Amino acid sequence: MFANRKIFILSLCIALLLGATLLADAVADSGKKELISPKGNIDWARYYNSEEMLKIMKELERRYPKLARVYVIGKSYLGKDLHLMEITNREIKPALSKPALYIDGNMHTGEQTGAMLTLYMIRHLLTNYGKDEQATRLVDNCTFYLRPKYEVDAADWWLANPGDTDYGGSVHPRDNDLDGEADEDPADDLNGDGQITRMRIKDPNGEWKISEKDSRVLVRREEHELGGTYYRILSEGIDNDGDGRFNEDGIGGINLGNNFTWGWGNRNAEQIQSSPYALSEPETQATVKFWMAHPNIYQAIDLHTSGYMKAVLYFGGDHGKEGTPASDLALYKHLAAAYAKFTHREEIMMRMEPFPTSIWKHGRGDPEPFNYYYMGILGWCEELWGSDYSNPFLWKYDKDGDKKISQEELLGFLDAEVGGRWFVAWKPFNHPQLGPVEIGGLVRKFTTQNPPPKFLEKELKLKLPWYLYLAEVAPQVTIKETKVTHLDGNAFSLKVTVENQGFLPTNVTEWAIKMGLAKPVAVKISLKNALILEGKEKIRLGHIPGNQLRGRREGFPDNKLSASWILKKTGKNAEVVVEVISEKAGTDHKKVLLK
Ligand SMILES: [Ca+2]
Ligand SMILES: [Ca+2]
Ligand SMILES: [Ca+2]
Ligand SMILES: [Ca+2]
Ligand SMILES: [Zn+2]
Repeated sequence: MFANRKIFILSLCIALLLGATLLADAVADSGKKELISPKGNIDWARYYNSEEMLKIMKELERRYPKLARVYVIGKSYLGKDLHLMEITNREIKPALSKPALYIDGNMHTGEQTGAMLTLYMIRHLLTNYGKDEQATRLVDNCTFYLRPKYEVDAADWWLANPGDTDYGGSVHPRDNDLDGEADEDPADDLNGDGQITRMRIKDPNGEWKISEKDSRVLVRREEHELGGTYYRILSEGIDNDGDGRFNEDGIGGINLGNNFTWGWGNRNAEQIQSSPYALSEPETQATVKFWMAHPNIYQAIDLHTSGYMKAVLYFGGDHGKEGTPASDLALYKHLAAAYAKFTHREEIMMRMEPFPTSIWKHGRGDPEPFNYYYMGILGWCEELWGSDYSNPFLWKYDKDGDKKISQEELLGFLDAEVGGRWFVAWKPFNHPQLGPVEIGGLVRKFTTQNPPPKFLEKELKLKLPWYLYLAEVAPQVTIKETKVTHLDGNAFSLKVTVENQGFLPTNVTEWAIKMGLAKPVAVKISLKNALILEGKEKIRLGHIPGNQLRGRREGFPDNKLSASWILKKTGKNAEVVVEVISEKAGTDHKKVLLK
């Protein structure tokens, strides 16, 4: 696998000897025995691997047995269990009888902030149940399918090793440079500091020079510039296969975020990151199987990192090219506007046209269009964090006020907030192939890709409210009224009125109706000592609008529908059990006496 084995082994030894010092406080257990305190506190200033996450989830399951369940939904490429936590108050209704929000994190190897936000939500809902009004109501009325670690093999490897997988993909080997060999030239931690940074090499033809504002930073050389000291930049490593390129085919490289079926293209062109075929990977298969087995899911979210201008929030529909109905687009925009408000990104939203960003063409094999176009539900992806002006935590470090964050300004943030950590000072290194170079630069993992560990909780706190809001908008059917009228003798009429008290319609999207993906709301009656004279045992009411349009439009459609029967009492204590069933808006039932 490694052409230059000796050097690789040498660098590996150095790495082991010096210890992965830089990684240490990003991942290490801070000496405490328990990962979660008796009061439910978790150290949010570090990132957790799948084993630790499972320990925390199992402990929460033990503490909240009526609300939480952890189960396995499949296996990873290397055969590890894929876990999901279900949260709902099962004493009220079973999980499948409530509208469900599905969230996963860490679909891409290094995008660990998503896993942490999912865990943050798990802890928030469980430890605040019975204390916080919103958390209690949501856990009573909704089901949460929360899956911090979508991918485990590469995500765990990423936390324990200096490098990254190709395209943030799984560890499943992939020949990313199409030279006939897979994973033959990964990055190498040459200076043994536990990170892959960069190498700068003095070169009169180099495109880079040292910044006048901050000597740690390299900036582009002007086209007309001559006579200075210039550099070439390469990522840290050696050309293991001697093809003249550095680190061009690293570990794995099957992007699980492109392994779904939407808009699938040629395996070596459009799908270069996701071959060999749609749904080829066990993680993707497990996900689709889970979604199909849980038709109560009305909204699905993948948490990624990291955002940049024009790409902080993606949705699984389109802005008018692929047939997304206007009402669905308006709905997406409404929820995205709430996102902008919750995350202080209204101004960013104004600068993005259109917002949110659609995934329909360039999102080949993405899950969000799968959610929308194949499942008829709302699909989202947020790119958490970010190292440019889209990230509100960096605004105060925009020293020249140009609404852009330069490398110097990003370092200003690191200096002020985390004592300058996650920048490796440039130091000379004698490279076996290139001769004298310097190794240093930003530790991408905990600066541009994820928040520095010390800063992580601020990002989690900022982002949680919108996800709780997405649970607030769930469609919710209830039996609003049952009216029994005595006609004559033993005959009664029964009228049942069903209301959707939620914001979303029971069909969730207009697309779901258009494609026959939405099941109509039904009312079923079961009788004791009575029989039906007129009407069917099960009546399909159709789709019930939510209150999303209320107050904004004249002639707003009513969010109630009714069904009627004529019944005959055949004995004493005649009763009717009325049951309302909606796939995505939950169920409700009520007992009615005929008298
Ligand atoms: Ca290759
Ligand atoms: Ca590869
Ligand atoms: Ca290094
Ligand atoms: Ca190479
Ligand atoms: Zn991603």
